[in-house]
Amino acid sequence: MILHRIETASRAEMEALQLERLQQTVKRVYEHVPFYRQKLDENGVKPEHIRTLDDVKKLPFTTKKDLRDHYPFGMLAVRIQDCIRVHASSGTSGKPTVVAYTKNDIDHWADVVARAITIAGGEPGHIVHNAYGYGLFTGGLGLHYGSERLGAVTVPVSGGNTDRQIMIIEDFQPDIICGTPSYVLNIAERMKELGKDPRKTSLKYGIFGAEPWSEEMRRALEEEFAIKACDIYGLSEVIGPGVAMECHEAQNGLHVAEDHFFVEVINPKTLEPVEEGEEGELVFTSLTKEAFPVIRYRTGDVASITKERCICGRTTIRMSRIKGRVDDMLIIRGVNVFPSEIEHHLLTVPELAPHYQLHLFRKGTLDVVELQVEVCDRFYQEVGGNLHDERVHSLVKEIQYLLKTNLLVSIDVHVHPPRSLPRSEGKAVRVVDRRKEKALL
Ligand code: DLL
Repeated sequence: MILHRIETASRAEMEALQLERLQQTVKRVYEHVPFYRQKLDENGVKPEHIRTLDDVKKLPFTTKKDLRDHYPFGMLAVRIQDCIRVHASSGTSGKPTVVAYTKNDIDHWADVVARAITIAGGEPGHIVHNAYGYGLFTGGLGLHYGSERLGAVTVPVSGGNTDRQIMIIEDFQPDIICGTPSYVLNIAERMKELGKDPRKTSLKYGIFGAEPWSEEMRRALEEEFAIKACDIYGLSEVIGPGVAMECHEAQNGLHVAEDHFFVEVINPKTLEPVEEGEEGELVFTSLTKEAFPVIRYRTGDVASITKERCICGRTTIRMSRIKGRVDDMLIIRGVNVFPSEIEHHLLTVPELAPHYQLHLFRKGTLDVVELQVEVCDRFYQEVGGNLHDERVHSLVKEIQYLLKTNLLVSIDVHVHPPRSLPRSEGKAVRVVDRRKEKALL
């Protein structure tokens, strides 16, 4: 196991480093980003007022809307000509959010991702099959540079063309696969369709993220491929993948790269910090970025953090798996539910396959949620491909009861044959919001 010295620093040492870097970052944005200068002036805050890490609370939050309002390059602390790369995350509506990197930023990012791959079990010389999409999305190139920095053999497959992915996995004998959990599960499914056994590949580790996934999904991936699957987190606005990474030893929370990113968790309504261990919205401040520093960026992602020591020996703060996005939370007849909580329960039902979608409709003034889920091959054969079979009715009732007793929500459940729901090559679409379409009766 490779432990980077900074990952085992004492809290005092880490916090001293963070404070120094925070002060530099605030000075930088005050001097070079008119948006931040104005915000700080409005609050009567000058860079020299940041004397302790707690003073971060004096700083304004940054939201996605702020980035959109300054599209494409208005938030940069350098001239765009001083950057060597841009990435963008596709918004659900309108223009994407654009981010830019100087040479030093790309360098730091590669370090952070190299560390992340190590945390997940990677070593120099390992072969890394990178199935994250290459392009404006940060997944492909983010993992690519990190893998090269580690000294791993980097296979830039990108997403899609599943049959070719399978051929490359068989021929190149990779140790590690990187991709969205939903897509990598699709690779396993396709292998089985082709009569191949995903457990027989050379793969040992999986680095999965870019979308919410549950413990049950981890179990499914680990069983399908006989690998250890670890969670990687990140977002373009903060840098891309590598902001936090789960260790393969504990598989219990993601180690935040605290020397580069300062993490807070707030109550999204009051904007006040929550207690350690309590869930809330993750907020990040970049500590080393040159081109696009962000101050207290509100991620919209819900998680908790802990400072408890990890069995892997790292002392860095760990965040929990992302439960969902603040804006993805469904309010079903007054009850708050995240799609990932539904996934958590669905995947405990052996008759189901881990492929589902939630469709939201409006019925009068009420929101209605329909769950579309596939049955597994075995069960489908057992009922002779007849989804009107009595056993299917019982299954639907069982799922409804499971969700009702555990999540207190009533959801219409529709089961489908294996491989009938849409598959993704990148981030899976789990929620289809049709509430704006013509209301049902
Ligand atoms: O998804 C960066 C990334 C690439 C992370 C590859 C991990 C692996 P964006 O496209 O900007 O960047 O989307 C960021 O995706 O705010 C979360 O809502 C979600 N997300 C990312 N990682 C995870 C994860 C990349 N491990 C948004 N679990 C974030 C749950 C995740 N959600």
